[in-house]
Amino acid sequence: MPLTLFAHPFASYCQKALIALYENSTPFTLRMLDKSDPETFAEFEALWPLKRFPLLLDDGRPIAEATIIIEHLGLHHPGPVRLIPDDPATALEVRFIDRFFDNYVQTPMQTIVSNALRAAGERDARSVEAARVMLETAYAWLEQRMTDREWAVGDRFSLADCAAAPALFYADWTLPINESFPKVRAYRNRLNARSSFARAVDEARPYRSFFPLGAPDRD
Ligand SMILES: N[C@@H](CCC(=O)N[C@@H](CS)C(=O)NCC(=O)O)C(=O)O
Repeated sequence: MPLTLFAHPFASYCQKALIALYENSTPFTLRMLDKSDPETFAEFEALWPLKRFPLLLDDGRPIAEATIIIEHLGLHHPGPVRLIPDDPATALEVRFIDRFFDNYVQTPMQTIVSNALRAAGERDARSVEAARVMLETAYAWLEQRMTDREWAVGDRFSLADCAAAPALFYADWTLPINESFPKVRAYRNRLNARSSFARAVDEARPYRSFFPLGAPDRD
C-alpha cells in the first residue's frame, strides 16, 4: 500500500515521523510542504484542516499527529525495529515519555521560536519567560531520568526517543542545555548519532537559515 508523507525536512515533528520511517526503511513518497508550492499546501489543507504537519496518507487515508503516525506504522507497516514495546507496561511508559517531550520540550521550544517570528510589537515576553522556565525544568527532570540510561525507556530505541531527538536538537538551539545537565547533553549526542535521525538532520541542513533565532554553527 503506498504511503505518502506531507512534511518539511526542517520541521521538528516531521523529523519525529521520519525517524520512524527511516528506522525500518519503510518506503514512502515525500510531499514537500513548501510555500513555493501552494497546490501541495491546498491538498494537505483539504486532508487536514488543522494544518499541522506531518500528515501521513496511507492508501488515501489521512493519519495526523506524529505520535499517531508512528503508532500507525507499527500497527500496519511493522518492520524489524519495534518502536512501541510489546509489553503493555513498558509501552505505557514509552507513551508517557513521548508526551513529556511533546508537551514540556517541544511546546515551550515552539513558543520561543514562534515568538521570534512575530513583529517586534506583537511579541509576548511573559509567555517566553514561562516557556524558558518550563524548558529548564524539563532539562532538570530529564537529567535525573537519564542517569544510567542509554535510551529514554528500557534498553531499546523507541517512540520516546523519536520524540526526544528533534525536541532536544532544537531545544538546545533555543535555550542551550548547559553543562549542569551532562546526562541530557550526552543523550542528545547519542540521538544525533543514531543513523535514522542523523539522516533527517542532514536532509534539513539546507534550511537552517529558516531558524528565526539564528542557527548555531553546529548540530
Ligand atoms: N501535535 C502535532 C504538532 C505538529 C506541529 O506543530 N507541526 C508544526 C511543524 S513542526 C507545524 O505544523 N507548524 C505549522 C504551523 O504552526 O502553522 C504533532 O504531534 O504532529
